[in-house]
Amino acid sequence: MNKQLQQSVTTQLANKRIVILGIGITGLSCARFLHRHQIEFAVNDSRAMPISPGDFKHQFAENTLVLGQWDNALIAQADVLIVSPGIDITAPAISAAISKNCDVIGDIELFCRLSDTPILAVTGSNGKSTVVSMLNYVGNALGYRVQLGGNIGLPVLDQIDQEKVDFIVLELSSFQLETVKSMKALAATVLNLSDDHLDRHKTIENYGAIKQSIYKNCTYALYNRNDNATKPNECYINSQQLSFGSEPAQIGSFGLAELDGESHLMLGDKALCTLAELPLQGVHNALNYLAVLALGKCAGWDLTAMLASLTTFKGLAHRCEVIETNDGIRWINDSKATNVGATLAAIEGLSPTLHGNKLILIAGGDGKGADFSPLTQALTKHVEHLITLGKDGRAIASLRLASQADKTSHVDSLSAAVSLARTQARVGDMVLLSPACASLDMFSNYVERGVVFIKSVLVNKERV
Ligand code: UMA
Ligand code: ADP
Repeated sequence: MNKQLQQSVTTQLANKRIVILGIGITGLSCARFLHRHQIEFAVNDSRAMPISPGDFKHQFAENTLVLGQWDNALIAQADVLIVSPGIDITAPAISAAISKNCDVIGDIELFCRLSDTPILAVTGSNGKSTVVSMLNYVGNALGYRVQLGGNIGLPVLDQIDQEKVDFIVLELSSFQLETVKSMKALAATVLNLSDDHLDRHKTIENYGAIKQSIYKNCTYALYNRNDNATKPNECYINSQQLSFGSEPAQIGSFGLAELDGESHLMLGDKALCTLAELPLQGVHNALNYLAVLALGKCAGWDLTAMLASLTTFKGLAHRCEVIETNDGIRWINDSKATNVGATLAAIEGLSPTLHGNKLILIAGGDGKGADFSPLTQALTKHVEHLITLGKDGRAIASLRLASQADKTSHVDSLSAAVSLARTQARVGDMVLLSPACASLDMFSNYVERGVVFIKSVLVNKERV
């Protein structure tokens, strides 16, 4: 056990009444962390059976567990509330109970108060997992000890007791940023901003302001020149700014330029490599590469070595993932496209590779309150046949032109969507699952949706 850490934990948390809200991945990691450091806590989860009480007692014999409702008295007497990201503390049922002097934090905030490891912090509506995974891959390939944590599914408090590392790469969601107060990232970026989670954040302005808070007290602020909402606003101008974008860049920033007929990654006026040398396709991935190079540069990593290691990074599953079949159709699983921005990036990024063949799009699910209209042009211009499903599928279908009615279908299941797509597709055509919606109305998560898609595609097909 790290003595210095134990001392900080004791100083900050001993003798405080601590309540963890939510006992999912985050809550459990908080409970394990406090237990390891002999700090008392209670847990409250409003769902009836998020964890077996027997399992909980087995791990945390001395700690109170309240399930099935918010325990207002327990919450009201807390000095510190450690809130899981999925819980909206502005909901009246909780906010009314929280005392004025209570320190409301999340696991990321607790981590920031206890660790001095340099942080490379990434948020945005899309591309977070891809960028942090690449950054982690590249940093480790260069010989640094780099850890990956946060929204990608690796709670930071599970990692804090491990051997000291050189950098931690944090994927941060808007939910997590809401309770972060004292992070001082070495480098921070908002990759992009498009409608997402508006069922919780209500307006894009509010959602954007939460994303921008990642820049608070950072040393380097990296923004996307193609997306004004990512540019640090006035309250965050104390950091050193650099940017990335899809056009040529100024000195010190990253961009793309056409040289001798080929698209190149650029740092200022210096060509770094051609896009064709890197495995991930689409303009959105070119921007992801630039973001990784820029964040790595802020960390002092060697550009040439980073470029070399990026050539061997394979994309993540369920993000514009090609399904190998022997039927000549290009089946693409982009189940992780849970918002409009991701689907737009997939359609616009992949359309140039159609070369006259058709694009059949499968979309729909739970739109989380988003405005689908930014998809209109892409749906009418690039998508030959649109197959929708799920709660908000018909809202997406309604964006099509009247003349496209016979090429717009709504179905009841993903396997029915695949069967219909199969009757429409010819050799060379592309069938893209890119829902622009969360999966929760029909599946337990985007992974299950992606797996069902792959299975439906491969049914009666031999894998090559
Ligand atoms: N709960 C309640 N009442 C509620 C809501 C939830 O009691 O009203 C309880 C649930 O019963 C459950 C617990 O809270 O026991 C779940 O907490 P949580 O929803 O915060 O989920 P975790 O399992 O802790 O996972 C969270 C992130 N989930 C969310 O933000 C919804 C995970 O991101 C993240 O990987 C994990 O912490 C580790 O950091 C998932 C996600 O969907 C992948 N993120 C969203 C996204 O990427 O778009 C933001
Ligand atoms: P996140 O962690 O932010 O959800 P992922 O890397 O998991 O991001 O990708 C989610 C979806 O967004 C996928 O459909 C992927 O193809 C798409 N995507 C990846 N990078 C970008 C980007 N820079 N801009 C828009 N969409 C992107």
